[in-house]
Amino acid sequence: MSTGTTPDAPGYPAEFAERYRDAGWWQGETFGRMLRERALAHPERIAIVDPAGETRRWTYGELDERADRLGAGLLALGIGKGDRVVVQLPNVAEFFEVVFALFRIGALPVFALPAHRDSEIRHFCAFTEAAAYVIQDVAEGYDYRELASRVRADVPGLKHVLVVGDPGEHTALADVPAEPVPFENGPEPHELAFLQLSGGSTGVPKLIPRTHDDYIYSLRGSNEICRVDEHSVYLCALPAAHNFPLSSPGTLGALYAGARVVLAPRPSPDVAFPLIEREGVTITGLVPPLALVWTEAAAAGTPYDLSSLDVLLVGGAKFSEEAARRVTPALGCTLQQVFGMAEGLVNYTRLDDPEETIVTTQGRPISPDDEIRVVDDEDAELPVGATGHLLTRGPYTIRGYWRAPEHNATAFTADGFYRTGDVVRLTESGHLVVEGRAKDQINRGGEKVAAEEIENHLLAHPSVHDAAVVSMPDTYLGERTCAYVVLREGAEPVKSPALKKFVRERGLAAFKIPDRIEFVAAFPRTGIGKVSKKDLRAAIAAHLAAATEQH
Ligand code: OOB
Repeated sequence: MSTGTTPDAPGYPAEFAERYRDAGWWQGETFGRMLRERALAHPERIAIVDPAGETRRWTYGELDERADRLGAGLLALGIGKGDRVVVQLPNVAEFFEVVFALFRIGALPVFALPAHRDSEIRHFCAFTEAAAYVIQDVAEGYDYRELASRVRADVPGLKHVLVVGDPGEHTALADVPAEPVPFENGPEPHELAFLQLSGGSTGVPKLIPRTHDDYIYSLRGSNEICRVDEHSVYLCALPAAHNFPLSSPGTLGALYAGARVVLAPRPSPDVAFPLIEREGVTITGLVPPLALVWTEAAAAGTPYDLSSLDVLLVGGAKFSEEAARRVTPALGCTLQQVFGMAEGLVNYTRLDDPEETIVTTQGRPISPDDEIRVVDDEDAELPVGATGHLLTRGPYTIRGYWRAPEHNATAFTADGFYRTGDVVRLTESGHLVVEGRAKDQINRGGEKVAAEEIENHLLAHPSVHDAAVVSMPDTYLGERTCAYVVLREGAEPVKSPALKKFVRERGLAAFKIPDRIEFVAAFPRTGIGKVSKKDLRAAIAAHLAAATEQH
C-alpha cells in the first residue's frame, strides 16, 4: 500500500506505515471527514469565535457547510486535488473555512505567515506552482492586495487571488462558494493534507509535507496529553498558520475534540485577557517572550478574571527556568512546556509531572513510537545524560522535505531519522532538555531566522563583500540577529540604517531584518578557513555584556 510517497517527497516506508497503523496511531481519518463527523454529531455546538468587529460564532454545522460550499466553488474555479494554494490569513474565522475547503477537495494549503512579504510569498507561489493565493484585504495596516498584485506580476502561473474583505482588483472569497457537490476524488488518509513551512537554516524556507494520518495522530496524542476535550476552549493567540497553535494541541486539536476555538486578533494581554474572561478560555499557547509579558501583566494585577485558564503551553523557543517558575503563581494555571517542530516531533511536559520537571525540561515525546537518538558529531549514540545532536523518527515526523532531494540527503540519515539541528540532553525520566542549536538559525523569541537567507539579501547590496548573520543574547526575545558585514574595498561606504532599509525594501518579514549590523575588516576563520560564527557570537555577546556593565 502506498504511504504518502509522491514524486515530490518521500513518504513513510511500507513497513513503518504498517506498524503505525497496527499500533493504532494512524486510524485512517481525513480532515474533511473529521469535520463532517463532528458536524453531524453536534451541529449546533460553537466551533469558532472570531471577536474582530462584531463577534462571529460559527457552529460546527456552519463551518462544515461553509467548507462544502467553498470547496465546490474552488473546484468550479479549476482548483482540485493536489493543487497548492498559498494561504496567508490573520486569525480570522475564514482561515478555517478556507483550509477545511482545501482539505475536503484534496488541494494543499501552503501555510504562509501574515508577516511574510514579497520575497517569501513570491517564492512560495513560484516554487509550489500555486493555483491560488488567499489573503485578507488589509491587516495591521498592511495592504495584502498590493502584495498580491506584485506577486502576480512576477508569477504568471498564479491564476487566482482570493480576498477576505474588499477584493480590489482581485476576487472576493465571498463570491467563490457554490452549491455543494459530492467530492468524489477526495484525499485518502495516507495522502498529503498540506505543506507547512520550516523555520529553516537554508537560503529559502523548505516545505514540509504532512499527511492526514500523521497530523491527525499528533492532534489526538496532543489532546490526550493536554487534556483537551469537548468542554475545552482554546485561545489561538499566535498566528493560526504556525504549527504550534495549529496542532499543539491548537485549533485543529480543539476542533478534533469538538471543543471551541477563540481567535485572538493580537496576543497582547489587553486583547487576550478580556477574551479569556468573556469566553471562558481553558487553554492557550504562547512563545516565551509573550508568556513573560502575560506573567508580568497578571502579577501586576489585572481587572480580568483569568480563573478559567487551566493550562498555558509555552514553546517555540527555550523558556528560562526563572520565567517558568513565575507562571503558575501569576496566572494561576498549570505550565506545560512544549518543544516541537513543524517537521514532526512534539514533546510536552505532562500536566502531572513534578514541578521541577515542568520548569527545567522541555518535555517528552507524544508517542511511544517516537524514536529519539542523541548523537555526537559522528552520529555515534551518546549515553543518557550526555549533550548531543537530536535525531528523530516516528509516526508523525516527515521522511523528507517537498521537492528537495539534495537537501534531504543531508537533513535525514540513511535510515530516515530527521536531523533536528537541536542540541539536547535526555534525562533519566526520558525528558529532553534543549541545550542549544547546531543549525545555522536564529530563534528570535520563537520566530525563526535562517542565517543564510539574510546573508543572501545582504550580499545583494553592491557595497557588501561578505556577510555572516549570528544570534546575540537578548533579555526579552532570548536572541536577536546580528549581521557582521565586510564592505567591498573601494565601494561606496554604507551605514547600518541604510543597509537595514535596503534589506527591508527587498521585501521580507520584518522579524528577519537584522537587529544590529557590525562592520568588520575580516571575519575570524576556523582551522579549515570557514567563517567562525562561534567567534562572532562570542564577540557580540562580550561586547553587549561590557556595554551593560558600563551602565
Ligand atoms: C515550533 O516549530 P518550528 O518549526 O517553528 O521550530 C522548530 C524549532 C526546534 O527545532 C527548536 O530549535 C525550536 O524551534 N524550539 C525550541 C522549543 N520549541 C521549539 N527550542 C527550545 N525550547 C523549546 N520549547 O517552534 C513548534 C512547533 C510545534 C509546537 C511548538 C513549537
